Amino acid sequence: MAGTSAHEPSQEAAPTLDAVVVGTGFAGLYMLHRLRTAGLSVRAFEAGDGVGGTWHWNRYPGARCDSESYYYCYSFSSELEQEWEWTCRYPEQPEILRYLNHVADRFDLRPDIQLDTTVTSAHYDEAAGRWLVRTDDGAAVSCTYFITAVGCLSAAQVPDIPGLDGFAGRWHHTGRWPQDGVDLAGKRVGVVGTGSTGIQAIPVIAESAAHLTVFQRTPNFSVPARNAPMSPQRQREIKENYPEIRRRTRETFGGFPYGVSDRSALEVSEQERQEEFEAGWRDGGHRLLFSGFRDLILDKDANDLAADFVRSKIREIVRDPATAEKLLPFDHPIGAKRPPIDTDYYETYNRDNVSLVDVRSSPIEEITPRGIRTADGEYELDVIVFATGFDAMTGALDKIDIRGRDGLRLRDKWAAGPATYLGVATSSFPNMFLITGPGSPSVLSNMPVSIEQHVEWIADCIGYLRSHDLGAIEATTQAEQEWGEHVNRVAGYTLFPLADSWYLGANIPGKPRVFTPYAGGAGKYRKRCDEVAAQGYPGFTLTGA
Ligand code: NA7
Repeated sequence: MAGTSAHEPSQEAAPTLDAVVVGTGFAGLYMLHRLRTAGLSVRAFEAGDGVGGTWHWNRYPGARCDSESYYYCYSFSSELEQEWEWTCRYPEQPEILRYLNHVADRFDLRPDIQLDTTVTSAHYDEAAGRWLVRTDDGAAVSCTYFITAVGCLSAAQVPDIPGLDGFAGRWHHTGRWPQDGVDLAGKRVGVVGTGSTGIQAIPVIAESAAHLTVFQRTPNFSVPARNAPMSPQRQREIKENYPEIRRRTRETFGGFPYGVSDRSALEVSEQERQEEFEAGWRDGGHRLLFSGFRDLILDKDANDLAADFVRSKIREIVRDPATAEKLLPFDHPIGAKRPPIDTDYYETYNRDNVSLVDVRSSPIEEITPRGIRTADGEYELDVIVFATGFDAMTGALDKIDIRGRDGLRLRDKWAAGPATYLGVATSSFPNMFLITGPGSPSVLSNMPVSIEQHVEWIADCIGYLRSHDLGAIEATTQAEQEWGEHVNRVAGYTLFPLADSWYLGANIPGKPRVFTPYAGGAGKYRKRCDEVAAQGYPGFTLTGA
């Protein structure tokens, strides 16, 4: 029932706003800023007790961005980019959180942000042409535009392992890490999960724990990040070159300032290939996978060469051959899962206080009061760290009871997998916009670049509606279907679907297996969105005031 109970505010009684934004990470903060600058009344609701989204919640040891600081940031204000000083090649979580707090203050966003407030439902009232948005404090607001900035990786996933409630120690999910930290010094710590998060956290936890046991289900490929302090000279060069850097980030496939080589890994000599791989390994970060050769994520033979290279590095670094063998990825192409980058990940397994347990061959059976029991025996632990990932792309949206025309629930509409037009809108949900939604480049790109693109497109679209005296915009089912087919087709040209990853929802039991991000490239996608706007929004139905 989409109706309103006697205790809940009705559409008529609720305060009215032009727009509601859900979330205050990179996306929500900028959306709020843009709409407010355009003269709209807006409120942003934030479940956390501070702004920052991902960077508010993910405070686990070693949390750091995998994109470089000078392009993992906003470009919309040249004053902001000139005044902010990044300290490292890859910013760590506290620094990004400080940056986002600075943005909230600098643009005076806080008066329109309501913290500690979870949006519980958003129902479209067709007669009124408005959304009624309810929050967990029992209040409601009525708005014309409902915009989700909830993040692609914000619904933390703790595996359903029997016995967790009875564990006598402490346990934490990395994506819900306590703000006052967790004292791991001298403790027996278990980390479950070796995705990007586990791979960042494991070397740092190993430094303070008495003993660290890593529970690995699937070995992962990782490449050194080569983090380093940002020198004043580098800082100056970047600031002088920002217009060009930004131009490139808007045009490239991944929203990064560097291009991709036009060479195939299969067309060069063995020596040239090894030199390029070595250079990628030495420079660190995503160069090895995404810029040295054009086809590592498109051609399995090319990919196998890079995978073999990284496997040879693992064998070289890890001294115990049995441990090295367990760490060798075997079941997916390199880069087909979100590629981690690390600081001393493989080296950490050479420490005396670190052991690796393969829970694929001997699965976790239960959590006992004393630790984790696998098929091989019990591991006694004081702290369990779940680096087990997220219900990605749709998980945070699913937590909100969103209903469009005729009371259609978004959750029901998407039961077989999300359907969107351009990843920004979905049919039957007029005036609802998704920032970096399923079907947009989002997680396959440098997020702030994609976020800015979406926010600007949405703000321009709302400006268009207002200046043309239009009441609503809604994606057509045909455009949505065609876009879905296109997203699928493009994914099929890549190796991404060959891995059981969260890109496909494979990490969530029962979730339909659908490749959700758009793999056609952020630059191309931007062009397509711009064309749609320039042509008066084909693929959308626009209705009068
Ligand atoms: P990921 O990439 O989803 O990794 C989660 C890890 O947890 C992965 O190694 C999983 O193994 C493992 N996992 C999940 N459930 C279990 C159970 N029940 N038992 C054992 N192991 C388990 O999440 P991350 O947080 O690392 O990364 C997510 C993104 O966040 C990241 O890419 C950044 O963009 C930020 P599996 O591979 O499924 O066998």
